[in-house]
Amino acid sequence: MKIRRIRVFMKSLPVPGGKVTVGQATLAALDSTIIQIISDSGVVGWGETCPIGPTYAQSHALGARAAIMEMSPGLIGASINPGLLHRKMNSLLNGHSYAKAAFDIAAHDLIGKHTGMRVADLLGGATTERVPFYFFIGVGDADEVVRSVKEAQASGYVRIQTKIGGRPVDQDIEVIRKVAEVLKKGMRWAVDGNRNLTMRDAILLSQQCRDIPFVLEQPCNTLDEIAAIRPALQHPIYIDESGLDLSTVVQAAGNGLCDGFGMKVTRIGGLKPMAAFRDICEARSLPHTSDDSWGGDITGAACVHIGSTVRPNLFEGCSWVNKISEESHYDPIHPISVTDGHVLLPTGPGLGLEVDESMVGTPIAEF
Ligand code: 0XW
Ligand code: MG
Repeated sequence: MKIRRIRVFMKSLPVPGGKVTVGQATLAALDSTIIQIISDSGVVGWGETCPIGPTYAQSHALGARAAIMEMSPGLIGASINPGLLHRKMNSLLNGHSYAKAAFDIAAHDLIGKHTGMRVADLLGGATTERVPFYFFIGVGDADEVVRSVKEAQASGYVRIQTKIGGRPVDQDIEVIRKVAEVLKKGMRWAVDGNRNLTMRDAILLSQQCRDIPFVLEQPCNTLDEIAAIRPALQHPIYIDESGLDLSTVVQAAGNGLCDGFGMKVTRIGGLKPMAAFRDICEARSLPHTSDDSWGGDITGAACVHIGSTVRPNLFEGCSWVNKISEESHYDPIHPISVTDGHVLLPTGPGLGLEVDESMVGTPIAEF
């Protein structure tokens, strides 16, 4: 099967609750890029990529669209087989994995629709039909964060992630201490610095909170900084933003730089590299998430399908938004939604979505 047509859409996704602070940015709405590919036999697949602003990672919405526009003319006539498609994309553009991911996701959706198989089955097989979604809480003052933690616990979430960084470390330590007071037994917890702590502050925070069990996620900007402070830390370390590609994952896993990963489907280039990442982690017994930076139903479905295939005792859950908004639903009949802290794995072929085009707007480009 070959790609006959590509259509590109744009969709603004407002942040439920008005705004969220992650890393250096406070964001009110995210700019998502959605693509539709149509095969020579008329089968349709959908993909999406939605960076969370321009500073969270080495990605931004305009960059995603520029890369998609750059590759699209050369992808007409290309194979939809994900392995061949990735090689073709790499021959057209160096890097920009987060844009290539939109095509990768669309190709998996299309192959699933064509064969009648779910994406989870194409990726190795689901181990659960109820995929845990973890609740992330932006940088805030102690009362705000504690309120959200209580809300998450009352709503059935099994894992939370609280954001820190970008302010005096004492404030972060105060928030952590107050959260620890209300955290229920068994609730898993990641404290995510989103690259924003100095090495000094990461060490101070970890040492001053040594009595509190949490995972410290991406405290500092680079792998080198994390490697340098690791011996002084009192908490397991997960790498998120620095896990740029399979090469950095192999480096971090092979050198014992981390105890697990937060991983984004689009950052690593889509579902094919994400499945390889999952297998590397399983080989080294490293827990990990199946996330994305932001997005609507397509991104959510992609995270949930690959997430469902992760060995359960290594799976830290999915997350791609703080709360799912009305605007993020592109399938009015089977929207991706969270109930009791879990998302039901879609049952239909491909991603299991029937995207209603009126919900993603008119195409901004067609090839
Ligand atoms: C919690 N996430 C998966 C969603 C936000 O984009 C941030 C991210 C993370 O862990 O950094
Ligand atoms: Mg993270």
